[in-house]
Amino acid sequence: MLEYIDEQYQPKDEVIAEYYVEPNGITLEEACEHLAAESSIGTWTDVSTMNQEIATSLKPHVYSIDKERGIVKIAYCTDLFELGNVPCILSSIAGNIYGMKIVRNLRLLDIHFPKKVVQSFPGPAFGIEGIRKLTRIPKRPLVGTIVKPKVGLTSTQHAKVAYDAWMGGLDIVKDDENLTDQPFNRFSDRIRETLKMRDLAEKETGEKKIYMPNITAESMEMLKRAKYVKEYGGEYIMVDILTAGWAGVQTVRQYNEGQVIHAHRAMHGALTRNPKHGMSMLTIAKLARLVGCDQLHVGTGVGKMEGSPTVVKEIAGELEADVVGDHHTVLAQEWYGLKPALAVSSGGLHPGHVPPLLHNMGYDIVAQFGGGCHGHPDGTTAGAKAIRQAVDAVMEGKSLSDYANSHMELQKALAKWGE
Ligand code: CAP
Ligand code: MG
Repeated sequence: MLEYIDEQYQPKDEVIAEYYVEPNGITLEEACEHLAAESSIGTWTDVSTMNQEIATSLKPHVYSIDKERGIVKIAYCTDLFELGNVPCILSSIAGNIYGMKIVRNLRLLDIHFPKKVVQSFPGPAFGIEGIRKLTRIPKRPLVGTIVKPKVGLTSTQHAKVAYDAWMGGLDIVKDDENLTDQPFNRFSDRIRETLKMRDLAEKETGEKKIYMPNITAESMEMLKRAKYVKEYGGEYIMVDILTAGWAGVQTVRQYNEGQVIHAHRAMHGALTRNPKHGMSMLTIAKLARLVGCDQLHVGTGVGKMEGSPTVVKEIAGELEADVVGDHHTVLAQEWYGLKPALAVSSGGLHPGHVPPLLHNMGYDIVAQFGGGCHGHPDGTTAGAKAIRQAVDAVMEGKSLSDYANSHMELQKALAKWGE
């Protein structure tokens, strides 16, 4: 077998993968040898077809092994990967190795991408600046809702709920991740009717209103749906990036005709939830920015979904910064001019969560409230008003309870869900 461990090795402009490794019946060093081989040029035994040229030019180097924490870093030269191809990168460094008997647990904590790889991807077409320009909201966090029930409403009912939410002051209405083109709510009808209501809400409020339709489907169908949305004046599309798959998302970005891409992360928990196995949400977020998602769900830190405020903030930082420094288990990363994407906090949020949410995440976020809007005792419009009031209170430096004295909708929301 080739030897991959070289702790004196200084990585150059290479892809670096950082893993948590729990070996199964062998030493950590032995596990590292197998992982490096299987994720690049090797297999379980020596093969007669290997030659010195391959070994010299393509062999990765395990250059850092933290035995106490079980954290290892492997440097891979860029020629091991096809540029601009996420499936290729993942099939290598996050592929077969998960299934090997020699590891009990294996987690990809982060990937560092060198300039050549970063610049082989398009990144977001709009980014934070583009979104702020489009929405005409220079500073305030964007606020939105998800039409609820998740599925079941007809297209006409859906459009009416959206209208009510916009009229209450929300900027954004989005489809839920499992609503696509069902018999009770056809995609084409929903788009036409909801965008018509958006136009009406814009006319009546004088504010810019956004609809994010879920176009998730087979790749060519997604392109058709994006085109249809565009024909009816929709500036946004939403994709369930993990269930659709990276190739599908890359296709959508490649043929994007000037629409903002909102990325929902449904199913990420299957990969990210076990802290010892799978891959980190940070890794998924990096890939999402590379392939060109403008907005991505990152968690809330305070709502119904798993994820501490610190980790959620760290993920948002990776989406939004130009340069990320080496810290904790996060690797240094320069984004070489790729636009920053906007973090989305969603899942179990209600107006009472707004102060801790904004305190942790800052104002460059989309905050989405599904149940926390339509569950308001007085309905969707009142729920939307309560959300806007909570954001206004924070931006004016007032406590929610003070603000609620003169804002009935917020008062009723706090009475139902607390502060
Ligand atoms: C929010 C949501 C989102 C979750 C997913 C839902 O609704 O639409 O899908 O936020 O979680 O259906 O749960 P609620 P995450 O506001 O009613 O919870 O953003 O963490 O991926
Ligand atoms: Mg949802």
